[in-house]
Amino acid sequence: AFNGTWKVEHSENYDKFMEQMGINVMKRKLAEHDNLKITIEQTGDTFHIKESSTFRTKDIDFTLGVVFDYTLADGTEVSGTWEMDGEVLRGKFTRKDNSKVLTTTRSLVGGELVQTYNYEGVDAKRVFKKQ
Ligand code: MYR
Repeated sequence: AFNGTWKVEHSENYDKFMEQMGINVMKRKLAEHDNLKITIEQTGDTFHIKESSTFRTKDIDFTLGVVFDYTLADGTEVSGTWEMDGEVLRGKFTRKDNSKVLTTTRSLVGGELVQTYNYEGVDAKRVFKKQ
């Protein structure tokens, strides 16, 4: 159901979230218009994701419940897992630099892919449309 190519359409509170993450204003301005596109291919418990944005293109492979490393677009390194909770993908990632936790979810809402983010009390969301 998550399969397909998804292009970011709008974001809510993403600037505040990135600020809480400690990202400087110049990078935040660029990130607000990153034209993020993700292609998701799920086979059973295994996911292959192609990420592309104005910052980079990146391939990510993970299996539900299995810890993997990931580097955020600003260079922050995290490690964590995605798990399926009913129809919702729940991610829990720990920053390697300060051990603080970033949680994120992906779910389908009215044909759109909604990704939520939480870090240290600040919530944000990005809504993606299918291409
Ligand atoms: C993936 O499934 O796309 C890879 C793993 C995602 C890990 C968490 C993503 C959080 C991204 C937050 C970006 C904040 C900007 C620094």
